Amino acid sequence: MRENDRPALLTRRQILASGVALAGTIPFLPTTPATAAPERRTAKLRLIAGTRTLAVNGKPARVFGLIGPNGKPGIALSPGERFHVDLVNQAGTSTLVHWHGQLPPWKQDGFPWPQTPPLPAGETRSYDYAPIAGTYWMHSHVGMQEQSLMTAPLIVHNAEDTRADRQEVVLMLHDFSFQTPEELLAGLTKSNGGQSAMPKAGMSEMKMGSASMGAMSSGNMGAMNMGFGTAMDLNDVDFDAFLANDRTLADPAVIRIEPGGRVRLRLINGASSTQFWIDLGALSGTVVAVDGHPVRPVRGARLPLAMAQRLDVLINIPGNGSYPIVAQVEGKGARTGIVLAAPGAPVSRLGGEAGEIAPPVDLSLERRLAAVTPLAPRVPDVTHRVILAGSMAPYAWSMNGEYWPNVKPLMIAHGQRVAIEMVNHSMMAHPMHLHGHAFQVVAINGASLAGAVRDTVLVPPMGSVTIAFDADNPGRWAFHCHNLYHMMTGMMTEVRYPAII
Ligand SMILES: [Cu+2]
Repeated sequence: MRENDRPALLTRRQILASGVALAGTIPFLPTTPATAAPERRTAKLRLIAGTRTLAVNGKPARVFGLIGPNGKPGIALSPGERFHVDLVNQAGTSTLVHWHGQLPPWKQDGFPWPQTPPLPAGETRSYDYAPIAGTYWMHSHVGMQEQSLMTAPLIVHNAEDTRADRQEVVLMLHDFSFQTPEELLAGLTKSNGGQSAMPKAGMSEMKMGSASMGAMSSGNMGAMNMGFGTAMDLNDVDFDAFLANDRTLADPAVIRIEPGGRVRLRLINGASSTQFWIDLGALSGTVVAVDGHPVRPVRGARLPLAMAQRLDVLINIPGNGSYPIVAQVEGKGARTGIVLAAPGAPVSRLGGEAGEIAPPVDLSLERRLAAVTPLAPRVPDVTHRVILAGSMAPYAWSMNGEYWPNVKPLMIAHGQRVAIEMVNHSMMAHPMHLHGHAFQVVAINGASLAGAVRDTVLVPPMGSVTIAFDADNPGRWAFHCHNLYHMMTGMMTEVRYPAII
């Protein structure tokens, strides 16, 4: 078992303990005090889009990777450091990387618009913008490369991180299949085209008679009864493995932590089509940020994490033991995770299957969240209503009846306060992501709240969520479901507005 295998972000504590000189060698470490100028120029970093081989379930798996300047996946920036990056395409195919949740000018967003086409193999493209601090991630927005792990953490430290003296642990989740993404998509859409409904490939659904999950059994994978005779669909794809920092629970990453120490756990759901319940086990945590944006502290040990979302959780390590951090797939027993362990502590093994099936990921945490820095009070200038619809058979998903790329842009105007009410007419939850903006969750199922500021929110089956944001970053912005297979079969549109000259 290899320790701290990846994504290895050395902590300030570790560096201080090691006595290693800091200057220049490890770009994400703060080398200046908290008062660093926000626009401080730093050396350009190299991010290599390439390929690598993982061992999954004892078999080699060729996947993509995004390798940063320290040879590890992803990038971590110091307080005040610009996102000044050369994306070097060594992947052998064209690609383009989206800096999920960041707020760059639209032509640096990494979405393949006609004006910003994919980067051909062998070429390099430069990026330079002022990042916002927090737990972010990056992923290809070309085809289905994201499913093949063209994904990595993007951590932007702030001055408070520098002062906090907490060990940082990044836990990035993935879903993995030995089939190609194209094969997985073909399996989902094979019943389309006027054929009679086929059994849904790899589809898992389940029945639930009530809110009690104890009533369910794994052999009863039908539709999840929502109490009024309808069914809820989960887990379109039947994956071969679920990865935490590229490893399964059979051979997890073990991260050594200080007994009695303090940890900032940065959770990233980089899975293409899977939602998880995070289980801190014997530990309890305090959620302090979602999608990189601070929230008022919320305590919890079991936390839902929709696709593309992030959670920052503060954990105080109680003793010198071994503490698994587990992520269990909604609607399944399958789980993955990492182990936090004190030096010398024996690492107990967990099986890859939990004894019970996890319930669907829901808005129980979302309802409790409140942004530390909410939007300024203002009545929306415009409210758009977007209907989310689709089904498993035929397998197709839409926004306002339109299927990407055949969509009319949702036009707004620079300077507006915009509200978008997303109404889900389907039996599946949709993690909706708007590029280039941080929005506030302002209503759930019609009930107002002053919720979290974030970039991805789950809209539950037959439910609605309203978001609000200020139109302060003009351009062309993708707005889509972050379930890759929903996006690939239509569930994406464009939010567009020109700059005021
Ligand atoms: Cu969706």
